[in-house]
Amino acid sequence: MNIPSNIVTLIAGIALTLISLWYGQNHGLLPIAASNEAGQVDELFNLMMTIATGLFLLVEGVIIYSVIKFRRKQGDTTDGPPIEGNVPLEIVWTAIPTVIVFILAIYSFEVYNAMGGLDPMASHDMRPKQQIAMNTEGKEIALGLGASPESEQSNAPLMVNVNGIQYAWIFTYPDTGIIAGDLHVPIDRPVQLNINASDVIHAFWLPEFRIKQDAIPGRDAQLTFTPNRVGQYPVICAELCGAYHGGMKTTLTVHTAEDYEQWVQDNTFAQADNPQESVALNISNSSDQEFLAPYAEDLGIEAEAIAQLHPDHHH
Ligand SMILES: [Cu+2]
Repeated sequence: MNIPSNIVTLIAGIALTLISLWYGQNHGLLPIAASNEAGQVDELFNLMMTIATGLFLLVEGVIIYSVIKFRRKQGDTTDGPPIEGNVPLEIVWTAIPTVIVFILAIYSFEVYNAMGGLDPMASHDMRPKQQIAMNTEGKEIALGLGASPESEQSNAPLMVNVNGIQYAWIFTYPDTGIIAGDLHVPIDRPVQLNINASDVIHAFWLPEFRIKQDAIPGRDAQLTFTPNRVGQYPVICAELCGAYHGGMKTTLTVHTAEDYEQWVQDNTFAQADNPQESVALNISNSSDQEFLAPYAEDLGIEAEAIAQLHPDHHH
């Protein structure tokens, strides 16, 4: 065998690139994507995975090659050649990661901005184009201004207030007055969550929607997203918030528009008819203890333990 080494290097480089590109799209590490925003996050993640795979194969390949190729021959007691640095090599392996970091920084900032990270109230560029109301000059019209009643109905974000407490999420719907321990939204309508916490720092995480937001006492935070897949998805607290942090879970149900209307009606009547026994409780006139009682069983907490938690945080 007498193959020129630069050809071998070229073939190895092509193979490494192809494997990286394939694995970047087929790693299977992400859960189902259920929001319009998820695609952009996944593309960013896939690019990072492609780069990481290439670097992993390059570094590990060179190590394995060197271990075999430069292994000490039996009986060889001489020293290796005294090599002191290699300036061109140093420049190359500093410049390449610098370029990679800059590309990822700019790209991830673009995604963050497109998802409304800089201005959650203005994050309607994720909606399908035909839903965006335009005036005659082709400029987007502010929500609710000049929009026809139908388009206002379908475009206006569904507002939900999210309150994190040890150890539950409480969802309040300002439009309908519904208060619930799990989140229900209709498909294909933007949702705006107004997130805060009443005791310690929590983090509101929707893995299938690729969004996460700290919930901090005394500070309101917004998250907007548009669900595009009917189903039930986990809602997780992603900030260690106390002994029962691991139990601070609930679900987000994405309904069809009709099913969502039904849910709204069912819960509106349930709360009016039977406020104490319905799942969606009205907390405005119940204590923490009363409010948390239905969840205590799910969390495996004694009712007495809940009673001892910050007895006056609604005052
Ligand atoms: Cu928490």
